[in-house]
Amino acid sequence: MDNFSPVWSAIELGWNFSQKKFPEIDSGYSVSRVSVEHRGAYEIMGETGQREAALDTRLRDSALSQLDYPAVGDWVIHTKNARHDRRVLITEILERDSIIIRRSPKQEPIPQIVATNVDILGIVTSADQPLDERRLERYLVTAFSSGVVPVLIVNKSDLKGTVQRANYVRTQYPELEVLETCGIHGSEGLGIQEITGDGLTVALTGSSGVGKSTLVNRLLGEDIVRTGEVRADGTGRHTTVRRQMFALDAGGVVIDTPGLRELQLWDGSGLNLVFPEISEFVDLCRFSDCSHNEEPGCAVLEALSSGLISESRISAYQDLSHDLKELRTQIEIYERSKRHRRDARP
Ligand SMILES: Nc1nc2c(ncn2[C@@H]2O[C@H](COP(=O)(O)OP(=O)(O)O)[C@@H](O)[C@H]2O)c(=O)[nH]1
Ligand SMILES: [Mg+2]
Ligand SMILES: [Zn+2]
Repeated sequence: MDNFSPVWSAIELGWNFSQKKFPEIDSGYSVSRVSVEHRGAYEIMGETGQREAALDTRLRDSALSQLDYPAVGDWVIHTKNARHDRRVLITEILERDSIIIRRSPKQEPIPQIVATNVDILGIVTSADQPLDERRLERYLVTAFSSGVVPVLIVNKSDLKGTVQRANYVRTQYPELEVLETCGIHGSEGLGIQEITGDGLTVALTGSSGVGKSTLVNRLLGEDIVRTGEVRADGTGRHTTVRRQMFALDAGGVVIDTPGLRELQLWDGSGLNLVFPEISEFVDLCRFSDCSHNEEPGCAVLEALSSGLISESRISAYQDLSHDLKELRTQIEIYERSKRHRRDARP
C-alpha cells in the first residue's frame, strides 16, 4: 500500500546534523516528522514515507497541557499499531529545539503551539498594505521568545508601496532581514529561496491574503496548497485552515499556517529584545516594579521627555507588558480553579 509514498531522510526534513545527533532507537520504531495535526489525528513524514498517525495512550494519558501533545514540526518516534495497521502510533516526542507558541484564541488562558523545531519565522506582509507596526512587534516578540530567527517577507513586490515600509523597518530594526518577494511573476524575485534548504525549517505566518500559500506553492514548484482571492478591502478569506509542513525538492521544509486574525502573546521573554531602546532604561528606574506611567524617578519617562524614545513605542511596550501581566494573573486563577475542581472530586 505504501509502495507509492515517497520517503524522506532526516536532513531533507530539516534535521541539522551539524548541531544535533540523531537519536538511536530500538528496532521496530522509526523517527518521522509531524506534517499535519488535526483534532488529535496526525500525518507524519519520514523514512517510512507519509503516514497517518495516532497518539499512543501512554503519551496521551501523561499529557498535562497542550504543550505535551505533538504539533506540526515535531520529530516523533512511532511504531506499528497492533489494532489498525493503517495508522502508526506515536510513542514519544523528541526534545524540541524551538517552539513557537501563541495564546490560544479560546477564552481560557492556555497556550497553542504554532509550530516546533523552526529555524526561521517568515513574517509575511503585503506590499500594498500599510505595515501594522503593532502587529509586527507581536510577531517579533513571539519569534524572539521562542528562539527563532525572524525574517520580514514583504510579498507582492509587484504592487506599490514597499519603499517606505522598508525604511521604517531598517531604522527600527537594523538587524532584521527583509526579503522582498513576488509570488506570481517569474521565478526571479522569489527571494524566499535564500532562507530555505537542507537542515532548515521555515514557518510562514502573517495575515490572511498576504500570499503565504502562494509562496509555498512557488517553493514546491506546483500548486499544491489552495490559495485565495483577496477581498476588496485587501484582506483575505481564510483559505488555509490548517497548519501543514511541506518538504522542498531543494531540501528543507516550509510550514504554511492559516492567517492569524490576531496574535496574542503567550511568552514575553523576548519583549526587551524587540524594544531595546526602551529596555535600556528600564533597569535605571528608581523602583524595580516601575510601570513607567507616573512613578517618580522613572528613567523611561525621562528618556521619553528628552526625546530619546517615541511615544507610540512606549505605549506599545506598555500595552504588551500589561497583556502579559494580565495573562499571568489569568493563568494563576485558571490553575487554581482547576486544582479545586480536581480536589473536589470524590
Ligand atoms: N499581485 C500579487 N498577488 C499575489 C502575490 N502573491 C499572492 N498573491 C495573491 O494574493 C491572494 C492570496 O494569496 P494566498 O497565498 O492565498 O494568501 P495567504 O492567505 O497568505 O495564504 C491570491 O489571490 C494570490 O494570487 C504577489 O506576489 N503579487
Ligand atoms: Mg494560505
Ligand atoms: Zn519606569
